[in-house]
Parts: sequence; C-alpha cells; structure tokens
Amino acid sequence: MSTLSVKSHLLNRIMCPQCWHKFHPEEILWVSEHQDLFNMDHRVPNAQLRFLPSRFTPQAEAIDPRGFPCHKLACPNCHLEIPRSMLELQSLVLSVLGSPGSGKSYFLAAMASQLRHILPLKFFTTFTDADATLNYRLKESERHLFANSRPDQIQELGELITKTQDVGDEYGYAAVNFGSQSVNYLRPYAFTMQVQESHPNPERRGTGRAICLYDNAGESFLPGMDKSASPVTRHLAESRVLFFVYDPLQDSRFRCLDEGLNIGIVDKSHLGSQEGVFQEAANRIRRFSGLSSREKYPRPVIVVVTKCDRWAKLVDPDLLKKSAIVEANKKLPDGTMATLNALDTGLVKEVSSKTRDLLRTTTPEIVSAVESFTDHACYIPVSATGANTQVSPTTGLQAVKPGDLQSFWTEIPFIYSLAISSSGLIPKVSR
Ligand SMILES: Nc1nc2c(ncn2[C@@H]2O[C@H](COP(=O)(O)OP(=O)(O)OP(=O)(O)O)[C@@H](O)[C@H]2O)c(=O)[nH]1
Ligand SMILES: [Mg+2]
Ligand SMILES: [Zn+2]
Repeated sequence: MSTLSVKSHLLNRIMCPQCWHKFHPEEILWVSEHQDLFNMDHRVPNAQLRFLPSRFTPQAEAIDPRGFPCHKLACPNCHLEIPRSMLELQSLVLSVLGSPGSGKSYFLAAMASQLRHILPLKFFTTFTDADATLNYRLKESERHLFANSRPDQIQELGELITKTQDVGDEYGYAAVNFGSQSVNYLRPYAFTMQVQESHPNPERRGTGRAICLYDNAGESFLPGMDKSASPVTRHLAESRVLFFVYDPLQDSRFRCLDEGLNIGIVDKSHLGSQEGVFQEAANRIRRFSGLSSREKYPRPVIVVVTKCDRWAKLVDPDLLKKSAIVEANKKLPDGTMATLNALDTGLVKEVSSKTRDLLRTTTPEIVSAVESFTDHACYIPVSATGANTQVSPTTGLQAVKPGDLQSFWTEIPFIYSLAISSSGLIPKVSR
C-alpha cells in the first residue's frame, strides 16, 4: 500500500531537509512523470513540473495533468524532492562541521558503512538509503574505501575521497529560483532507520527515524560563507546533535608530542584555526535559532577527534583494540530477561575524559571553545582508515591498499547520540 494512503501513519508536521520549511502533509507537492511536463517548473530548472494533485490512482498515487501516475514528492516551498520516509518517521538531523581537510567526508563514509552493517547485526535495526540520488556521493565514497576495485594497489588517501566542493557539484547542491533570486541549497544524505519485527522487545518494533546528515565543504564554515543565496549551513540550527570533526594533527603543538606524527601530514594551518571554525558555527547557531550569547546550547556536541590511528597511543596504548559495543542482560516489558547488545557508555565516557585531558594540555582553545558553548560535550576518537596507512615514497603523502582499510569507532558518535537520547533505539550499560 502506498505510504500516503495510510493517513494515520503521516506526521502532522513535515520539515524540508533543504530549505527547512515546515508544512502539513496535505500541502506536499508531487513530481510529474509525463515528459511533456519536463522543464515546466518555475522553481527548479531542468526538472519535471511539481503540482498539487486533485486526482489519485486506487493505490493513492497522484495523477499528473497528463494522466500519468506519480511516485515522487516535493517541498511546497523550494520544490526539491523529499524522501517519503520523512513524511512518516520523526526526523533526526545531525550536522557535521569542521575545517577543510579535517576528515569529515572520510568519517561520514566510514560511519555510514559501519552503521549499515552493525545496526542490523547487533541492534535489530535497518539502516538504509532513503533516496539513492541524495546519497550518491556518499555511496561512491563508501565504494572507493571499502569495495575498491583495486584493493591490493597502493592509492593515495586524497584520491580515494576527493575534497568536497563548496559550489557546483550537481549531487551535492541544488539551485532553485525564487523569482529573479537563485538560491543554492545543500542536499542532505538521507537514511531510514527502523527497528525490525524480530526485535525481542515488542515495544521497540517498527519504531524508527528518518536521518538527515550534511557534509559541507570545510570552506562553508569560514566567516561570511553562508549567505541568503547560499544558505548551506542552516542545518546547524535544526540539528539534534553536532558532530564537530576535529583533526589534532593539523596543530603543530600536537604533532610535537611524537616525532612520527609529522609524517605524511599536509600543514593546513594557513586555512585558519579549527576553534575559529567551531566559533563561527556556534555564532551561526545562535543567530539562526535565536539563542542569546548568555545562554548555553542545550544539545550535545560530540567532538569527533579524527585520525586516531596515528595518535590513539597517547590516550591509551590498547585503545584501538577496545570495543564499546558489548552484550548486556536487559529486562523486557513482560519481565523476562534477554541478552542484547548495548553501548558501554562507561567506556565511552572514560575515553572521552582521557581525550579531553590530552587536548586540554596541547590545544586548550578547542576544549574552551566547545565547553563555553555547551555543557554536554563528549570527545570520541575515531579513525576512518585504521592503522594500515603508509607514506607514499614518491609523493610523501598518506596512502593505503584499500583492502587493508579498517575503521575504528566511526559508528560510535552516532550510536552514542541515540543511546543518550530518549529514543530508546540503542540500549546502554555502564561497566
Ligand atoms: N591517517 C588518517 N588520515 C585520514 C583519516 N581520515 C581522513 N584522513 C586524511 O585527511 C584527508 C582529508 O579528509 P577528508 O575527509 O577529505 O576531509 P574533509 O573534512 O571532508 O575536507 P573538505 O572536504 O575539504 O572540507 C584525507 O585525504 C586523508 O588523507 C583517518 O582516519 N586517518
Ligand atoms: Mg569533504
Ligand atoms: Zn524545501
């Protein structure tokens, strides 16, 4: 049965993940299918006409003005497509922010690949693309890293995932016309996350979230780079959790801790400080959401401390061997006990506290920038690549055989965000 025919399943208010317009389900537009209606939309160039339907098929799909049944939906304000799961499931927006080259795209690709695998296997929950076109860039990145056609050939990391563009990428951005004003929106990565019917706890079955994640170019977080004509970081204000991707290797004081940390590193310090990027994002959040400078941000900020394959030993020599997902005995609503996987929040907090101590002694501005903004900070080390990278003898840059890539803890920031929320989707224990 079509999603829209089951009225009782629809949310009362829907939010567009591109322009942030909030609207009722009956306002949603449909995307026409007949080719005569191509390039007829006044908002989106080179696209099918969007329309408010008056006729439907027996399957409750709208019929376009030329009599063709339609399947896709669009926002009544910006006319960009909206995945269907966003009409049914409560949405969860997660923003990823960080300087150019800090590792955002690597982290997101490794995180998505891990979640697709771990959520069904360990948490009876599916994690699937809500829309293949929206997730195209991410899927390509995942493929280059974890399903590379030349797994045994040494390749430079910078070639496996290239720099994110701040304009022009047809999959990453969409231009929309409001009269004579053209506005460039950042497109999200969208996932549907849903608890399977096999979950031991019947109260959890069928619950889920529509997840939206954003991968900006680091340049978009530099001062002056978010404009009305290009509101590419407005997701920050809608986000439930901020992932601040911080690369300690970009700071020469951190690299002084160990001689090996300088190898294969391209110095990006000319691009501005990373705490400056955080402060600019914090200012935008205050501006977009009307939070005064005296108030603290009420939501969690997870400092995703990247590239820990290089420096984890400074926190704990055994860190890369530790698992934060453990088996735990949980009581079900009918009183019986079941062995379920859970996040060991005790371990995450211990590692967070040690990582914070390391940063406080080497790059204290980061800790003070984050903690003057929120009381809910957590520092999670991650590695998208694992420890098998090497330095290319020809270029001096980091390289790897893709078959040797093995990420570490890239799924933990997401799983931790759910475990500490009230969603009940991820159980937690503290050992
Ligand atoms: N050792 C190591 N290097 C990494 C890791 N993740 C990323 N890198 C390196 O950091 C570089 C930049 O990573 P990206 O993910 O492209 O950075 P980004 O934050 O998306 O950068 P922009 O798109 O420019 O904003 C990569 O080319 C890799 O060389 C990691 O987990 N370990
Ligand atoms: Mg990027
Ligand atoms: Zn919209």
